[in-house]
Amino acid sequence: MATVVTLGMIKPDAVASGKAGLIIAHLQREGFVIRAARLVRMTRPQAAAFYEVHRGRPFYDDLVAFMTSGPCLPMALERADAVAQLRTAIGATDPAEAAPGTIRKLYAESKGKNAIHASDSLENAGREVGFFFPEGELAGLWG
Ligand code: 3AN
Repeated sequence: MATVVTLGMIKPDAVASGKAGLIIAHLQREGFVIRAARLVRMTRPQAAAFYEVHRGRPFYDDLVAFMTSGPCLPMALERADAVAQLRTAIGATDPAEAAPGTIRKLYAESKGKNAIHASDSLENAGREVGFFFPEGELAGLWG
């Protein structure tokens, strides 16, 4: 499997409750290498643009409000088969349904406040890494 970069983003609930360090340690244990990271409080227009694909869904307004409620910690994460591997590592959207040992099972509160975001396709990974790290090409993020 090719080594690629995907976006993982620790959400405001987990940053606020001091779980960012535990989540980063979990990701590193699973072989992800942090190629870029920043702590950022998104504006409403930024969060609305980031979650544009969900516009019109019933949870969209709550999602944008939550994601702007405090700082997030987006990270460009590299490893073999990174997109699928990160989705497996975070677990199902609803922590009640997440597999044992996954980040959401361990650290998420609810379907909304679910600790971490991960890109769901290679195409979205490129878009989402570029969203937070537009300098990526200069830093050699794309290999
Ligand atoms: P995932 O984050 O697992 O890819 P998506 O892409 O379906 O899940 O949803 C994006 C985000 O929207 C989720 N992380 C979650 O915070 C929120 N969300 C999704 N479905 C619901 C729901 N039914 N109720 C509340 N929030 C939701």
